[in-house]
Amino acid sequence: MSTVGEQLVHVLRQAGVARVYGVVGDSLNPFVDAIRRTEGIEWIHVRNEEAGAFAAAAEAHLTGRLAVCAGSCGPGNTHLIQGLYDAHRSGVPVLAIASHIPTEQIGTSFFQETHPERLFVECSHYCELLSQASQMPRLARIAIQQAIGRGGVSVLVTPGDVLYRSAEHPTGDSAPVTVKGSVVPPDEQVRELAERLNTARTVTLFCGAGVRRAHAEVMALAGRVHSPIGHSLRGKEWVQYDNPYDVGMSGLLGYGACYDATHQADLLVLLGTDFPYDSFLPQRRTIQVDHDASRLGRRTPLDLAVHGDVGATLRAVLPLVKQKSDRAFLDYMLRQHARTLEGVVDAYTRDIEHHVPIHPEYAASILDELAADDAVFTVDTGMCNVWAARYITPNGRRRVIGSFLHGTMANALPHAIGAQFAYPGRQVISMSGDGGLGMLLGELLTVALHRLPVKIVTFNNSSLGMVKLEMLVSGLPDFGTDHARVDYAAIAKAAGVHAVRIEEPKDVRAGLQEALAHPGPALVDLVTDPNALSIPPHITGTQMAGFALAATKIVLDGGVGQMLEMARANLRNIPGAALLG
Ligand SMILES: Cc1ncc(C[n+]2csc(CCOP(=O)(O)OP(=O)(O)O)c2C)c(N)n1
Repeated sequence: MSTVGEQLVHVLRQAGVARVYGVVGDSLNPFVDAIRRTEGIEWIHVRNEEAGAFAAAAEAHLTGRLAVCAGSCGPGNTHLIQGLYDAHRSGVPVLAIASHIPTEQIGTSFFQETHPERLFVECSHYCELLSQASQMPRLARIAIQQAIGRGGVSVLVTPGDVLYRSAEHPTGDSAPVTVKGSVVPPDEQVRELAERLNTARTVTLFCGAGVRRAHAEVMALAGRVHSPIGHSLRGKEWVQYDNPYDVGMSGLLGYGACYDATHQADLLVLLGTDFPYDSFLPQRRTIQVDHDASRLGRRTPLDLAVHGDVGATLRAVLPLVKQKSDRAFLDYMLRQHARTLEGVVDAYTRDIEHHVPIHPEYAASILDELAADDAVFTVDTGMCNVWAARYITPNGRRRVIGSFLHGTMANALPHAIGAQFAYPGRQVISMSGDGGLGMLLGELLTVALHRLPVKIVTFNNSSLGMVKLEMLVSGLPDFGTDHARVDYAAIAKAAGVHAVRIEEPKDVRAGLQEALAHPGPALVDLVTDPNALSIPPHITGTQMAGFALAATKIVLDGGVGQMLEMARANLRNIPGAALLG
């Protein structure tokens, strides 16, 4: 007769789970011991449960499949929270096994007692207590299906004594749904969408992560109505490549002509985006298409709300959309986009190969050049978001993930751990801030322990650079943002990770090249300029005043890497156009 803990592990195996990230401990021991005795599933020892949850989040994000993490009762549970918030807000299927104090002690203020069903409410779709053996295996299957079906976190609260009990029901088998069906919009919404696209004089498409797997359809629509295409940060990896209509990104990290294209079109169509910065949206003449009907209209009033997957919606509407003849608006925006990027590059790139401390944008552009065609980049919250958004060139095979919705620091390294476990043969690059790396520094030991060939590229500016920028923009003197210089290469070496510290721009290329080629884990400690700051293209007058007040050495706006090449190339599509540059 198996135990409840064994039964749980068995159900996870049946759902295709190959590993569980976590830290062992008391109430969790029967579960971890069952993993030890079960073929085909591994226990991945991390240094902090938070990192385990991030690793599971990254695995689920990249593969689309269920990933699992675990924490022991009390503090083991509370550590999980940051990573679970990240997974939940990103809508990726993660199951957390949150073990709990003995059932007979619940409600007595016992050692390490918390109330996990309350604790995880906000960062899960489903959080239930397994209080007796007879609930299994059904409860585990429901938790799994909730995570997959609703897209987000499920938490199964498992008191240690229940995990030790004998199973009361056979485990049996039940097929889980691992791939979700697509949402086809109602006919009347499709007809209305076509009608509005046909009657609008000018159209702009603004795309989020929901355009994944719909690249061809989005390009076909843009070609039909001659619309510029802008994107959010999360949409970039899915839509910016091979895109003759690209006008850049919107939002605080934005660049190019996206803002103007979205504001000047007669009709703006939001495709698979829940872009949160409503002040960057025109708030009028907008249609939104989303597979989740609850998101429709929550950022802007809508002329039309369409409930459907982007791909399914566009396939349905395209036969009804007439070819527009006038492409003046598109051409105008493409020119403006190229001009904007051109101006930025001129203002910015002078003498960058000689600038000490190393300019982070220079390092990011070299990294982009050297990284593999199918590399996975995990990006720390902070200025690394800006460097990735502006310098990492998507191609449909590369992936770029970060804590783009929860926005927590220290995500990149533990995300990279999950990414590397999910894809052992693929190049995984953690773009880490020194603040982020310092926050979950113990995970260097996880990388070393499992000999994960992760490449940790640290933008070490001895500063919480993003916050320094925020303070400058609001006219505050920067305070609490700078810290003493730390030699992360020395720390990494002591942890058993191959490492190199780079202080001169002339060494950036060779240093990155060598680290990327290293067969095991490697860290590149890039000593970068804390004053290389970037500002959004549409900051307000008050922000600008504050900025001017405080900033003495700020470079307005950032560089734009290979995007300029693409913008120039796209101009060649304009009939009879004079080329820029
Ligand atoms: C857990 C957490 N604490 C604080 C913040 C606020 N915050 C956002 S970015 C940032 C600075 C990040 O510094 P670093 O990792 O060194 O990167 P840099 O911006 O300097 O490149 C801070 C403190 C946050 N997002 N998450």
